[in-house]
Amino acid sequence: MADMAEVGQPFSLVELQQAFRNRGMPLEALRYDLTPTGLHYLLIHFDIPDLDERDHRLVVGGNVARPMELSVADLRAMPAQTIPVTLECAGNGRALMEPRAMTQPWLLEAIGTAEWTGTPLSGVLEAAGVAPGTAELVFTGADHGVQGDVEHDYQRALTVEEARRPEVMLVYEMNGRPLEPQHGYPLRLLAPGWYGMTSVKWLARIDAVTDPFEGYQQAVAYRFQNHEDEQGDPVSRIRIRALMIPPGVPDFPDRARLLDAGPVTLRGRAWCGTSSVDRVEVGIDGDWQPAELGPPVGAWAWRSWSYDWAATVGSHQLACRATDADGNVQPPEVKWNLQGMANNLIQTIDITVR
Ligand SMILES: Nc1nc2c(c(=O)[nH]1)N[C@H]1C(S)=C(S)[C@@H](COP(=O)(O)O)O[C@H]1N2
Ligand SMILES: [Mo]
Repeated sequence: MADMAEVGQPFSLVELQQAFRNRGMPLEALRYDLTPTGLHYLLIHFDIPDLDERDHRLVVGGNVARPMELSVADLRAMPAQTIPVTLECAGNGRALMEPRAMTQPWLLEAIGTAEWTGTPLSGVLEAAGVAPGTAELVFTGADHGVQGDVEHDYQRALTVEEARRPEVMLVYEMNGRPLEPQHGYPLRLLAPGWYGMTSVKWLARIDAVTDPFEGYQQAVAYRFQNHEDEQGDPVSRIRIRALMIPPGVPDFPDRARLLDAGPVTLRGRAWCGTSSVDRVEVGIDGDWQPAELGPPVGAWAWRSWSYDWAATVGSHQLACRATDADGNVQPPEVKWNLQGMANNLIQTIDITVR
């Protein structure tokens, strides 16, 4: 279970450097329906590119009838929609795997929910006229670097069917303001329900291609591998997960929790990108009881849950676990994979009640 004392040591300077660049959402921020932008998690593989909304262009090309170049103003003039979306990094929970992949060492905080404004991608695909024979759309970011000895632009692809879904958008605003540089200014793709890697930031190109895309971030990274010589299945949609706001007060620096005895309402959020959240249960020392569910913040966003607990003096282990509408439930043990992907194991919190 997610017990920090059991996490393998030592952590490396490479991981420390990543953890500072790509910080998570403090779990007390689960209290907000919409995560304040500065508290939303971040994941940036390379450097934030230097872009300006006034001269940035989105190039739409490849297997299309009408190749085009669109400014952000052109996209702002198209039909707009604003929807709350919960994003989670596919590597969330990675640092709780043993051994762990040497990359961004997420514990549980690679999450956030924002209200995103943009235009449905389907309108742009319609305007460009995606030609018959197109298998996928490839989305290219303006950022560039080296990963796994391969130099590349950050790129991901979606099938035409996925790309045409009404919730898939080209977004230029987050929480009612232009995108911040770290979140993809001036334009990003947003693929609600998918782990974050699909929502390409600093979007510069969309290309219609006739063969499945084989770029690094598609064919090598984001795979469920058990060993290096298998390609593994692709990582796609967000698995069911619930998290709890750690109750009481923390110790600095190890964050062990201390709580006064008596009634306390435990609170958190739950979300799922493959179906919907059906049930959340709270475990007190291994005894599971149903939590009360609040309404979802949106069709693609988390919902709150709460549970009234009469805290008794002593040491306790708190846990929460969600079940989705297809009956998938969070696992009590890590399901290890080489890249540390999609670890939705049950969160546990050790607490001392006085
Ligand atoms: N161009 C580009 N897009 C990107 C990334 C990136 O490094 N470059 N990181 C991806 C990953 S792995 C995640 S989890 C999300 C994070 O989005 P956020 O930083 O806005 O939370 O962006 C995705 N889009
Ligand atoms: Mo990610």
